[in-house]
Amino acid sequence: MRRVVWMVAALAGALALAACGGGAGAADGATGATEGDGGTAKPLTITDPWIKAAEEGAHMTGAFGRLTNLTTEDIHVIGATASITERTELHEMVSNGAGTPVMTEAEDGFVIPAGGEFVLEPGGNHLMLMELDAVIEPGEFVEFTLEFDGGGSLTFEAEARTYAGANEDYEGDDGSGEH
Ligand SMILES: [Cu+2]
Repeated sequence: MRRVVWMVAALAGALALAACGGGAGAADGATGATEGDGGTAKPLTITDPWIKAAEEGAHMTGAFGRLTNLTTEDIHVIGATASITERTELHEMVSNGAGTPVMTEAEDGFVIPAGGEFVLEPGGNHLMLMELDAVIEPGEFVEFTLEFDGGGSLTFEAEARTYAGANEDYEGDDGSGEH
């Protein structure tokens, strides 16, 4: 008797697997039109990327936006490059000894939680363009690439905006030679 029960259970399992397979196949067919996007689907996206316009002699400026992790694993951003300078850093805000928030390089990079968001904004985490020689006019686009730990990257363009803020003090060498 016990043996019969086992066989029935095994048969039910096989049917469930078959149903699963069929379902997946049908889904593939239904989404065939967008399959091309599937191969290049980005694990990380950025919404509303922008960069603070920079005047002659600014030497530094910040870039911002909202990062969204579309995967089920944390994404660790360990570096950034920008098209208009050799040196771009991942910055965070920390408190200096006197309790004043200052920006500094995020030594461990940025971790975008699985399925979550990570905001880059003035006064918070941001991308910092250092040793900047170029003038960045409002409306101009600057290309960025974020590099992930273990490979992978996100490339995007940020539009320059006139912005009066984001003038946080910097704890470190800004490369301008003025300090
Ligand atoms: Cu900064």
